[in-house]
Amino acid sequence: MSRCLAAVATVALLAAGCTPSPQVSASAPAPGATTPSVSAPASSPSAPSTASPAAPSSSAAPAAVELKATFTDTTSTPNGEKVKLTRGQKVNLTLTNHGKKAWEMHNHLDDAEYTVEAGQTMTFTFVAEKSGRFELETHHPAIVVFMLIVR
Ligand SMILES: [Cu+2]
Repeated sequence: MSRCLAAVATVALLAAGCTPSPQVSASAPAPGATTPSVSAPASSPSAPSTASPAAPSSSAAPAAVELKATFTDTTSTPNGEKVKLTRGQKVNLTLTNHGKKAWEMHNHLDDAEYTVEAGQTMTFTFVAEKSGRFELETHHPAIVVFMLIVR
């Protein structure tokens, strides 16, 4: 008799402990995030039980920065331009390739590779999500087109 009551109490406790919080907010999608062929790494929180209010201040997002570069098979314009960014700032990077071969650019901020075929102009979008200095460079030939300085 008493054993049965204890079991019922345990079940009740477990049920109370497993009740999901109705306040769990889904991650808000970034507005207007249409990024061509560049996939952001999905960050999956592993422990949702301990609610960590680590929401960045997305309300006061700085305006997007427009960067433009042109390339031939041997030169880049600009070449080594320093760009100061605020953390969380969005960058629209427009690349025009006047060369005869594909232009591959490497973004050291998020390790993305951008490819622009000969004669094409393409725009890539990324967000400066971490602080530091990051190169936007071509490897063949080795040219640092932009040096991103994120604070
Ligand atoms: Cu690189």
